[in-house]
Order: sequence, then C-alpha cells, then structure tokens
Amino acid sequence: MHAWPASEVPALPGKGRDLRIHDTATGGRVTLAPGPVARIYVCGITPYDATHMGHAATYNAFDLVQRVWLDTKRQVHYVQNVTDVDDPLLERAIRDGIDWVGLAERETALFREDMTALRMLPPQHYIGAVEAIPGIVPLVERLRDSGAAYELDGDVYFSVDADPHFGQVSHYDTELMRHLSAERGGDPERPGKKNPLDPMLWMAAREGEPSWDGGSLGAGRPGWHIECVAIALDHLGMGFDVQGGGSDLVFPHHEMGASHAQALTGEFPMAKAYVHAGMVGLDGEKMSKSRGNLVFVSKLRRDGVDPAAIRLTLLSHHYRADWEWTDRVLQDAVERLGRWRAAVSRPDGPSADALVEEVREALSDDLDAPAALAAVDRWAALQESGGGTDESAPGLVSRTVDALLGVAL
Ligand code: 5CA
Ligand code: ZN
Repeated sequence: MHAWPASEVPALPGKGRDLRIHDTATGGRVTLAPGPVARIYVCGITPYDATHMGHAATYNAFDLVQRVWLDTKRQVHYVQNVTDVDDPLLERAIRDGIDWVGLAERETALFREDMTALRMLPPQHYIGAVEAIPGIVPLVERLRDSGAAYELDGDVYFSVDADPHFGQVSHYDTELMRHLSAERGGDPERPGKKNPLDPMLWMAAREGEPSWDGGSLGAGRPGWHIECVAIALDHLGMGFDVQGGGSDLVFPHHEMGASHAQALTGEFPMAKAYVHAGMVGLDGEKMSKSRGNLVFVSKLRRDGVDPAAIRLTLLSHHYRADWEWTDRVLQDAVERLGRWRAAVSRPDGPSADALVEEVREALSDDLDAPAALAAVDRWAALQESGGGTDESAPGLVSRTVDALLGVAL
C-alpha cells in the first residue's frame, strides 16, 4: 500500500539526544542508541471507522520518537500495518450492507488524509494484512512444523508454551490474561485448546467470509498477531528498536506477537523497547469504535479546526497518561497556537538557543511533550514582554517547533 506524503523536517543546529524511553517489558526506562538506522514498528488501524483522537494521540507519540531520532541525524526505518481484514471490519461491513474491501479502502484513505494534515511522518512500508498473506502462510507452516503450533478443527493455534519468554511483555497474571484475551479477540473458552490463552494463527475459511490460499494450511485468513509479526520481521528483522501501540495492545497483541517472533527465530527479545501510549477517553470512557464515543480528526477539520491546534492538544498530554478529550483542552491549544504564532511573527526576539536544548532534553526524556510546550511558552512569554533583539530567534523557534513537535507555525 502507499503511505502518505512526508512533511519536510528542518535540520536544527547542534546535536540531538539519544532517546530514553519507558519500556513496558522491563518496566523501566531504556536508552535507545541505534546505529545509523533506527527501526520502529507501529501497529496501524483497523479501517472500519474514521481516525479518532485516541488513534491520533498514539500516532503522535511515535511521530515524536521518529523526530528525536531524526534530530540525532539517524535514518528511521518505520513500518506500519493496516488490519484490512479482521472480524470487526467484516462485522461493520455486514451491519452497514457494504463491501468490506470498499470500507477498508475508504477509511484507510481518510486516515492518510488525517495523518498528512497532522504532519505525522509516514512509514516507509505501509502494509495491509491482505497483501502480507503470502508471507504469513510460510511462518505459520514453520511454527506448526516445529511443534509451536497445532491444528484444531482446521484452524491453527499458536502454543504459548512454545516460548519460554511468554508473559515477559505484559507481566500480567493468568487470570488477567484470560480476561483480556476474551475481551480482545481471543477465545479462551474454546474446547480442545492446549492452553486457553493460545491465539489463532490461521482461521480456516468460514462460510460467507473472505479467504485466501493457505498452502498446506488450507484456505483461510490470518490471525491478528501473526499479521504484525510477519510484516515486522519481513521489513525490520529481529531485535528492532521500538514496537509501538496504545496500551490496549500490551496484551494479548504485543505479548503474543513477541512470542510468535521469538518462537520462530529462537532469538530474544523481538524489540528493544515495547512502548505504549495511554488511552484517550470521552465522557469517562475509553474512546473506541466499538463504543462509538468518538471525536474524529476529519470532523474537526471539516468544522474548520486548524490541524496544528489538534496536534498541540495531543502534545499537551504526556503520551503515557490516560486523558479525556474535552472542548476545553482543544480551546487551550487554539489559544496557545495563537500566542506562539504571534510570537514568531515578530522580526526579532529573545535568543532561542536555550530553547532548542530544552525541547531536545524534554523529548529525549521519555517524550515529555508537555515540558517541551512549557519551554516554548516561556520563550513566547519573554517575547510578549518585549524581550530581545536576536533576529534569528523567531525563525529558530519555528524550525524547532516544526522539526521536533511537528507543528507548523
Ligand atoms: N489494527 C490494530 C493494531 S495491529 C488496532 O488496534 N487497530 S485500532 O484501529 O483499533 O487502533 C489503532 C491504534 O490506536 C492502536 O495502537 C491502538 O492501541 C490505538 N488506540 C485505539 N483507541 C485508542 C484510544 N482511545 N486512545 C489511544 N490510543 C488508542
Ligand atoms: Zn499490530
């Protein structure tokens, strides 16, 4: 699939800093010091509805990861998937009496527009589940042939007991794993499984549902976790730097994905850091397509809200925090954007050399975007109080905000 156009990232004077980031698997901060090419996989959307603020917040976090790395003059190898065949997508298409392929295409197109408007840097490889199927089948065959997977009435399941490191992403206890597995696409109650937590790798063709040639697996479609693993291993290999997504993907998705990859390769760990963004809520509940309590990026854009203000709203919350979308948080961002734009539109101002370093320090410290915004606020306040004659300062502030925060002033 094609991704979306990249906005230019201005180069800043001086030197960027290595990223220290919270890793779910170790429960602590890791310093990532990749070689010249940093590698990141971020789980993409299931395209059955438009991009909401929760999605946007999660992609904003991983956009910041890229920007910190680019500032260190590294290249970034970024891969994202689109879950363009899965139960929720098929169910929505049936509910609305539309073709599932058309639904996925329409919502993916809208997602690209939203990402472009928000100045999120695109992945180099944007891969749909359907197009990944030819790569998924041999992996499932390998897992089955090595005894890490087994067949149950034509479906193929991964045996979580095949990975000695299973459980080391989430560290959840068995009861919580069972509960979340049932809630998030698993089937712990199905009789005949070796372990109730075992997730499906390949689902045999069902009447009335799309299916593909699965070689020795028979016709069917892939499970959710193996989709991301196949795409990640194909384009990044093992031991990549960051596996990213929202905190609702910690279990089962990222736990199972890591186990699939580790069982396939015998290597550990799949990723150097498992990074998870907090959940954005509305009216006290997690914003989710299944609940329908959504604020859409595209709707706000149609209503004339500046995408830069949407982005500033996302940036005003720490990526790991759970937070609520309200009109107030958007209004605060609109006002902040106005103050910043006025401040950089003057011909001169207070020196911005310290500001560049403050923003760098804040972001490299577990992506502390609120601290970065506070630093820009301080410069804007100095500017408002009439303070400085540095003619390069307004331009440097604009470039810093653009390069490191993705906001065009
Ligand atoms: N296609 C799978 C990943 S392979 C999927 O989870 N798709 S999704 O459309 O449901 O979510 C896309 C991304 O947005 C995931 O990283 C998910 O964790 C994140 N996300 C979903 N809802 C929220 C929310 N309310 N707040 C923050 N992030 C969210
Ligand atoms: Zn995924």
